[in-house]
Amino acid sequence: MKKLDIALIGVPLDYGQSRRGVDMGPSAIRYAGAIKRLEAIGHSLTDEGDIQVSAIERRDREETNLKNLEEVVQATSKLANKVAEVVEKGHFPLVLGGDHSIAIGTIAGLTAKYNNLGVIWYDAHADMNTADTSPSGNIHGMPLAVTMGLGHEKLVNIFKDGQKVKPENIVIIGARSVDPGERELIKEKGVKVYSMHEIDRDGMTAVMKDAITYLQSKNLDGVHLSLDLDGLDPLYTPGVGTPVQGGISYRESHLAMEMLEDSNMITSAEFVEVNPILDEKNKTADVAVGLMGSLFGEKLL
Ligand code: EXY
Ligand code: MN
Ligand code: MN
Ligand code: MN
Repeated sequence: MKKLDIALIGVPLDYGQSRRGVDMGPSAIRYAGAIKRLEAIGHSLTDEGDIQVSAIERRDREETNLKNLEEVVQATSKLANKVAEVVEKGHFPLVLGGDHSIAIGTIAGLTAKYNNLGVIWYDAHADMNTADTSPSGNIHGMPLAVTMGLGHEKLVNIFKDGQKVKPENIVIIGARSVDPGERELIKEKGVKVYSMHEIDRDGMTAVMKDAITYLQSKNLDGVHLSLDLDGLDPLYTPGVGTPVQGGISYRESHLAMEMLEDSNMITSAEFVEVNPILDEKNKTADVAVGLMGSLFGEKLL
């Protein structure tokens, strides 16, 4: 991997779900040594600090089943501007969550600059619910739908019109907890999904080769990796808000990152859902930083 100018952006947001603590994800990942790890590989790091997340005000709120909608809109709009600014400067945006609703801001910022963006969604979940299909009203279960222009207009409007992610430019890797409404949307939109079934049956090497070849056929000008630490099995990443048994292993995840690094296709990344309160020491943040090492060119030999 060529040496990059990486810009670290923290997003201490936990309003997209109901378990406190994931707002401390950015500090946990910094504390796990993200900057030193990537500098040791030869990249240059600029820490852009954290996006200001406003406190929840008990004001009259539009009647929706989307929890903390206003606060999520505010934080993700600020993030979108910051990401677009970083890309403008020719830096590589590395965004630290915070719950997965932050991806609405990250990807809105990216599509302001990239005309045909690909997205790799590494996750136990599809995160493709809308207000009508969500079982929880948690916006961290909706970001991938929003990036395709589906969902509450206040969320969808964070994307400049027309700059949506095309469904055929998305691959989901690691899915094993997908709601009925999401299943319908996946079929209807033709989103490519490599569930744990495909990973078990074919192996991570074949899945990643297929996913990379699939995206390379789409004439993309950038590919974003949105890595939810709950994509790994909770044995390796217990510090997440919605753990699901039977996930991707530690080594399969490093192999996936090493193959993405080899492909030279990744132009931005975010690591989300690290919740230090639910963690065993700082294990989940440590795994996140290790995966960053493999994604950015750390070699075993
Ligand atoms: N599908 C469930 C919901 O929409 O509430 C659970 C979503 C979990 C989302 C985490 C971030 O990946
Ligand atoms: Mn520079
Ligand atoms: Mn997620
Ligand atoms: Mn998830």
